[in-house]
Amino acid sequence: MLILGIAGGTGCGKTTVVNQIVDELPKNEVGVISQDSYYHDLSHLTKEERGKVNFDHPNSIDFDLLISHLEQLRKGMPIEKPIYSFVEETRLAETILTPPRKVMIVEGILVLSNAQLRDMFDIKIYVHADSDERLIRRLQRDIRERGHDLEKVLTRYQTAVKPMHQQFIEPSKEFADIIIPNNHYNTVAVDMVRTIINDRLG
Ligand code: UZR
Ligand code: MG
Repeated sequence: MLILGIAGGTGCGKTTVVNQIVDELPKNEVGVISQDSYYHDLSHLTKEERGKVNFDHPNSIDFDLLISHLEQLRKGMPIEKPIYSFVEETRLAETILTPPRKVMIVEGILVLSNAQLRDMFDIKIYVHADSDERLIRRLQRDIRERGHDLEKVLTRYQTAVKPMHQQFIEPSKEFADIIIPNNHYNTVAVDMVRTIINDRLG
């Protein structure tokens, strides 16, 4: 099994890069695990209390579960992947049965910030985009898809997203093997990653 870790700030284009990599590989050989699925279960809190949680701090992520799931997949066993609702801001009761694949991609803002998780990656990638580009994309997505309003997105950005980015995400760039610039459509870097994957898969 080949495990790729893909990090980068909110709105940097991680999902796009993941899709570009996945699209070129046979469907049954690649699986994607998103850090977002592993937010701690907050169903014991009220919706108002959940609104106060800092979802950009590493402590909001159940890294222990994510790491044990990766270990399970590496042993060839399927996992019960949690499902997180961004609208409800909590984990749902259902899970998704996720089988091991030859290539597993782990993506999320903080996946290179955790040493134990980072050590499990064969290839470490950081997607870079300027912070103004990221804020624009974040605004568009949260308003369109996550049911937030402008005020809420901007307040969160200033109080949690930006400071946590500076404290935990940006510094994790130094652990990357490859940094993909994503201020514009980028095919060369993704082609390189695909070549490395195909090479390692033999
Ligand atoms: P990406 N996030 C939410 O917006 N709502 C939640 O319920 C849980 C997380 C955000 C999180 C982080 N921070 O910035 C972002 N907040 O999802 C990470 N607030 O996801 O990498 O796709 O931007
Ligand atoms: Mg994402």
